Amino acid sequence: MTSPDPAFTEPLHVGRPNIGDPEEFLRLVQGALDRRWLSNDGPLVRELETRIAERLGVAHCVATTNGTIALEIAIRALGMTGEVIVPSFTFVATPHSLSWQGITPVFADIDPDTHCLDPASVRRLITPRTTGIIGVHLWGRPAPVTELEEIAEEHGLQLMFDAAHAFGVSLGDRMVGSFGRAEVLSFHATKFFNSVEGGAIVTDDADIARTARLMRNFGFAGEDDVVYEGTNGKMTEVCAAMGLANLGALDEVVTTNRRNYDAYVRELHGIEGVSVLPIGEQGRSNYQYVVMLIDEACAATREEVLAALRDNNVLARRYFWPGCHRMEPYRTMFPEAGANLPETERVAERVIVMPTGTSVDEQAVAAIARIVRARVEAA
Ligand code: T4K
Repeated sequence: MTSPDPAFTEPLHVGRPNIGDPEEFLRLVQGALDRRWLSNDGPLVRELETRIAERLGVAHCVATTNGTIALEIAIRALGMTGEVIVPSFTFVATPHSLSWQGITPVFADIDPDTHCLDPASVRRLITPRTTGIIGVHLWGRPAPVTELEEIAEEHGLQLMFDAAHAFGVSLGDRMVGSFGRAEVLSFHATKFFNSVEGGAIVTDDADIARTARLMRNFGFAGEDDVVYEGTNGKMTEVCAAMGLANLGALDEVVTTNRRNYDAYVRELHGIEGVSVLPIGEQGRSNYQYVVMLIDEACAATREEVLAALRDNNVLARRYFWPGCHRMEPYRTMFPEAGANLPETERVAERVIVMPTGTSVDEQAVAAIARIVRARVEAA
């Protein structure tokens, strides 16, 4: 099905950065240059932390170099060791942030309706070595917070959340950010809100925030007083400038994402076996991921639809195929893990994540949907 004339002359990427106010960014960077203060807890980082904490209604925000190092620091600050239960259906940074520090990730299955952890699967995997659970708010849909809190309480486990997809999302009236003992955000360029590279640990727990702050800066409590085994997880002033410049435009980005999401739902409607994962009724969404599902009733396979999109310069992605348990080192460590993960394996075969954000408009969505429809009808 190679098309000689792609529908789009320029590639349409998933994860194209949203750039809020380039002039404000340059102004803030000029200020940092004038001050000659470029990193190490600078004024722009502090301002970004304050504004994020306010926005999420959470007591503490510790900005970091990226979301992965924020996960690593939070995991250490919570004292997780031994085994920690995580979903396999997530970006590989989630389990890597455990195994990178000698902790065994144990993969639990997901609820096929939400793509987030299935609490029953979590319960089955608890052993005497289990010290914690990391829920992932996948695609910005909140993980089953209440059930996971109950399990953690019952078994004396630490609970935190990978909220890399869930900045600006709420569960009822409560913003994601204050669930569990800590939550971790990613502000990577591909996220709907970005600081180029960046992330944060957010928490209401003052001790965790203090420890995370120390760990982020090599463990320095004073000029020459090291009180922890720390790392370098500091955010730079240039990244904080990007974050601040993007924060002002965030509501517009959500509006655009929502418009695109609605357009995908509308334009893909009626194609047999093709649907868009519903946003859910849980509260506010950031509409950052449009997840198209190709199920068994579809005449074309997921790979055929993906190939047709790519032939037309639509660089959609099959996140998070094939599941972390099928990536190294986990597939060698746990060759039988798939047997416990039937829903993960099924969902991973069905998903295509579609381009959205401020570089995509409704006309583009309509053209993308025509490609999908034509490929399915040709099958
Ligand atoms: N937990 C979860 C659940 C996550 O999803 C992530 C990150 C993390 C933790 C870790 O947070 P960070 O440490 O990254 O802050 C991308 C992102 O790099 C990654 O941040 C993100 N999740 C993941 C879902 O997507 P890749 O391997 O897909 O990146 P790549 O290079 O293939 O780029 C993705 C798309 O974005 C491509 O279509 C190209 C486009 N792109 C990318 C960049 C950087 C642009 O158009 N412009 C750009 O500047 O991981």
